[in-house]
Amino acid sequence: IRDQTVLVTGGAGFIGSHLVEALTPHNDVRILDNFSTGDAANVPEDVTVIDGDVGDPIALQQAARGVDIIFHHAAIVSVSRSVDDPRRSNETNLEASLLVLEQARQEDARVVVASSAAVYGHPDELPVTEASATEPMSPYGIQKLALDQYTRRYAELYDLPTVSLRYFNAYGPRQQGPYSGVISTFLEQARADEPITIEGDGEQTRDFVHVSDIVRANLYAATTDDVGEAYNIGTGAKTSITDLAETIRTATGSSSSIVHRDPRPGDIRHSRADVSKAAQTLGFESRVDLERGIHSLVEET
Ligand code: UD2
Repeated sequence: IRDQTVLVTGGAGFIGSHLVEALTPHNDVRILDNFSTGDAANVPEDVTVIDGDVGDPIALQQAARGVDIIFHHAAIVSVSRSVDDPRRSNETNLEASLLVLEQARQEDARVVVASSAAVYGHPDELPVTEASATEPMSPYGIQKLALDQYTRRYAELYDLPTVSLRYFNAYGPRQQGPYSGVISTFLEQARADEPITIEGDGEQTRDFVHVSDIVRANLYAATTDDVGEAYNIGTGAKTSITDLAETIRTATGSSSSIVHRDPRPGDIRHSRADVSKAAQTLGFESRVDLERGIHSLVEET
C-alpha cells in the first residue's frame, strides 16, 4: 500500500514494529504505544509516536484522526498473565480493542486486527481451518475470539472493511521479554551454552511463522475486498519442540545440553494451520521456512 495514513497500535512491539518498518517508506505512519513491552528503539524515524494507552479514548482519538487504516497490534500477549489477572488482560485485549473498532467506525477506516490460534483451544482437527471449532482454553484466547467476532461483525453491521488475522506461533527478531515464545528462549539458552529446557516430552508440535510473513499478510489484508473474514496465518508445516531444539543448537553451534522439565499445564499438543483460505483469498503464502528463519535469526541478531 502507498500514500495512506495509517495507525499501528502496538507499533513499538514485536510484530507491530516490523509492520511499521514495511509501511513507512510509502505511507504516513503513526503509532500508538504505551511502551509497557514495546521499545522506542524499534521505531524508525519519520514515524509519529503517540505515547499512550490504546484504552485511553483521548490518546486513541488523537492517534486515529484522519487515518485510512488501523492495524491493531496492541495487546497483553501473555497467556499466563491472562490466567493470573483476567480482568486486566480483558481491559486491553477486548475493551480497548472495542474502542479501536469504534474509532475506526468514526473515521470510516479499515481495520486489520491481530487475532490468534488461541481461539481454537485444543484443535479438534489438524490442520486447523477457520471453520474448525473455537474453544479457547485461556482468558487470552477468549478475549481474542471475542475480538475476532466483533471485528468480523463490524463489516456487516456498520459496513466497515475489517479483517482478522489468526497468527499461529510467531517468531523473529525483537521477540523478547518474559513472555517471548519458545524460539527466543531456546536461542538465548543456546547462545549462553546453558541447557535448553524442553517442557514435557518435546513431541508436541507447532506451526512457526516468521514475522516477515506476518507483515506480508497484513499488507494483503490492507487491500483485500474479502472483508469481514478471519484468516489463519501460518506456514502449514509442523515442527516438534525436540526438532526445534536440535535446529537451534546446530544453527548456533552451541554445546548446550537438552533437558526435560514438567509439561506445561494445559499445553496444546499439536497445532498447525490450514492456510488455504488465506492463499486463495489474500494470495498469502509463507516464504520463510523454519530452517531459514532460524538461520537468519542467528545471523542477524
Ligand atoms: C502460542 C502463543 C500464544 C497463543 C497460543 C495459542 C507465542 C509466544 N504464544 O503459545 O500467544 O496464541 O499459541 O495456542 O507464540 N516450550 C518449551 N520450553 C520452553 C518454552 C516453551 O518446551 O522454554 C514449549 C511449550 O511447552 C509449548 C511450546 O514450546 O509446548 C510452545 O510454547 P510457546 O510459549 O512458545 O507458545 P504456545 O504455543 O504455548
